[in-house]
Amino acid sequence: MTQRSVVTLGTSVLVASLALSACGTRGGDSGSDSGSGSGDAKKVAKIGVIAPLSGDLSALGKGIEHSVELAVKQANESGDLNGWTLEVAAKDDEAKPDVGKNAATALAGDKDVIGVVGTLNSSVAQSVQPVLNSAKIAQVSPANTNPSLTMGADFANAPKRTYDNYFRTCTTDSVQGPFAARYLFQKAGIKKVATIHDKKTYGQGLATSFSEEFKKLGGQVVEAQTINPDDDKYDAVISKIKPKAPEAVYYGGEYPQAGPLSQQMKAAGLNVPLMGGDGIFSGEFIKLAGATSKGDLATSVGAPTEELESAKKFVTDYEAAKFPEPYEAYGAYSYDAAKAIIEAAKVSLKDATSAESAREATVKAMADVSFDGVTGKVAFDQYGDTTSKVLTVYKVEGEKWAPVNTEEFK
Ligand code: ABU
Repeated sequence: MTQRSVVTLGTSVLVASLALSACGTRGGDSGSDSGSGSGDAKKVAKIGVIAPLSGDLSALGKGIEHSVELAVKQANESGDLNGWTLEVAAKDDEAKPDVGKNAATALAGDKDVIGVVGTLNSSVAQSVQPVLNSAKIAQVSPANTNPSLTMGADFANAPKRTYDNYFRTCTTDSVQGPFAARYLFQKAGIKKVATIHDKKTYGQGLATSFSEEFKKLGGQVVEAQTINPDDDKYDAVISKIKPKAPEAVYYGGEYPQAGPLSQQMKAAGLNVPLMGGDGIFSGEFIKLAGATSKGDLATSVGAPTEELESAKKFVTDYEAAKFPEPYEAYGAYSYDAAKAIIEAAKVSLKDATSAESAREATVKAMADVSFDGVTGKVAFDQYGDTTSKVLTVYKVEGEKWAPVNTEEFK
């Protein structure tokens, strides 16, 4: 069984023991507790998680949450935290910016929180960033790929770091869009595409960066359409695209819409591959799209976790922990995001009297974090972006995502 097969396992005794142990996780929406910092015999600091733990995108969100739980459990077991114990405080953002903002506010108000892993959605990050920045809490996203989050709105012409507390372990859509364009044009020989996006921060940005590169290469974008994320019938858009005879459809958005879109495209006789970014790279996409998704394509950040020597222990440990959901697309990146905060906290908490007093020092220490992680070398550049630019193209084959091309983007 692979992680991509999205098999739901029953909640196990081991998961229960993780929840009760030093891991400190107290269910899917914990983290409002406080009061265990300065003065208590047990020195506790918390790593928050903000991710969609319910709703359409929870397959990805739960993988993020559990991977942070694993990193925190192992850090506690290492005895390497200068007498501190770490706990996980997980908040459900429901993939909604306003809910994410409330989650960030709650974590900022918990004086034990020193860092946050999240969010999944770039649109949610936009509302979380200012809250955590005001509270001087380090934020590390394993999944946000919109470039403006680190380099500002004019990232292409005048990049300027906007939040000094924000970092990410995944690469950005400035790389992911062109990487997909080059694959389609140069490797798959596709010269005519249509694009669709969901008007959200991530989807629109990704479709734009894809189109710019595809045209630069000499390709043609024969139609550019949008959908509403709340829609589930796409016949109007498909009927505008089909007469233009694209050889592929590039979709900027996430799997809850991409799956049905692929299915409806094929049912309407538009029998060309749908390609998307990491937002569609989930077993849930294949379930939603059905049998006709064979040949559809997705890019995702990094090399395939299952093939990385550096990820073997993570994969084994994650499976041994018997979490009820798989680690999915961002598990390894979430583990490394948590580990980055833990490495910074080893410095900032060393002589601290409370977790709250160590927040600013944790942010400062993040800039110097550098270690060999599950996903490879983990370090951040002057914008807070990962220094890694490796991506993989996956194709739906035999009801699974199969890696077809992994490369470092240059
Ligand atoms: N990176 C894919 C999905 C998350 C986002 O909105 O960036």
